[in-house]
Amino acid sequence: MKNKIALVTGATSGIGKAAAITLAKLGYNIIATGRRGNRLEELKSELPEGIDFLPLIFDVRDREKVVEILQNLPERWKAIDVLINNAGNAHGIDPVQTANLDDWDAMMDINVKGLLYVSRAIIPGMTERTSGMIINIGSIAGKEVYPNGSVYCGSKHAVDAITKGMRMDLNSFGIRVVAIHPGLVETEFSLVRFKGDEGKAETVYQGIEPLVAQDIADIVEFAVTRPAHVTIADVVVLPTAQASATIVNRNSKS
Ligand code: NDP
Ligand code: 8X3
Repeated sequence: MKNKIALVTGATSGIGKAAAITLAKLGYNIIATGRRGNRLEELKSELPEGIDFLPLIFDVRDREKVVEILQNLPERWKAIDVLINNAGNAHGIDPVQTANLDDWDAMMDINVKGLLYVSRAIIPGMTERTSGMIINIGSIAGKEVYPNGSVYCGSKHAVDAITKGMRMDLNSFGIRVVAIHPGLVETEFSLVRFKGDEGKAETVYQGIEPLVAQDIADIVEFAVTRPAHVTIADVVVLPTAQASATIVNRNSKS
């Protein structure tokens, strides 16, 4: 039997990279996307032997490029079994009255519209084949709101709503739609949020044992290995030190 195919957006670091490697270990051939081509090459070298790999370099904000690349996949890569909509980040952490408009554009354009562009290109193949799984990476910020995070939280609330809507629209096609909503995961996320300031990024995980990308990839593995009649619809996963978006026990690291 030929290998199944998974497409993971934002596979150049963090959760996406861990998910791509985990799926490859399960025997999936991998389509991995991101803007940093060198990172995609690195990822290739970390995949098990015998796994086919297709790196695609594009910015999910670029609607024309997304459509052009994903609608013209090589024939043997077209039948995507699992789509992981993971590409995304927070940009800045500021109150609405002073926040930067470019940061707002980035978050809405990447986290929401990018997810939609990719999904719209891949879903018709799934509906035609009446099979497939879509895993959207949301956030605790899509379930709750915290100060200075209104637009990131808004973008992730949108992911939550879009996921529910996808599940409804795709219900009659037997397509499984999954959302995973993590709390604090130590990746490059905070470095991006704080625009490369390593000191500030470190404070996010101070005094706690945060989740790591593999914790999320383990949930991806669980979701894709369930029998066809089971959809893991909605998972919120937090580090034990975190009780909510705003309540974090900073004295919990032994
Ligand atoms: P990372 O910064 O480590 O990874 C982000 C990934 O998204 C990278 O591969 C990056 O690739 C890709 N990406 C970002 N912007 C674009 C773009 N414009 N076009 C294409 N790809 C893009 O962060 P995480 O792994 O933590 O984040 C992954 C997802 O998990 C995000 O959706 C994030 O919101 C979510 N999340 C993260 C949490 C955390 O605490 N870390 C908690 C909850 C949710 P490249 O830069 O090469 O383009
Ligand atoms: C990332 C988690 O709490 O930094 O989505 O918004 S948080």
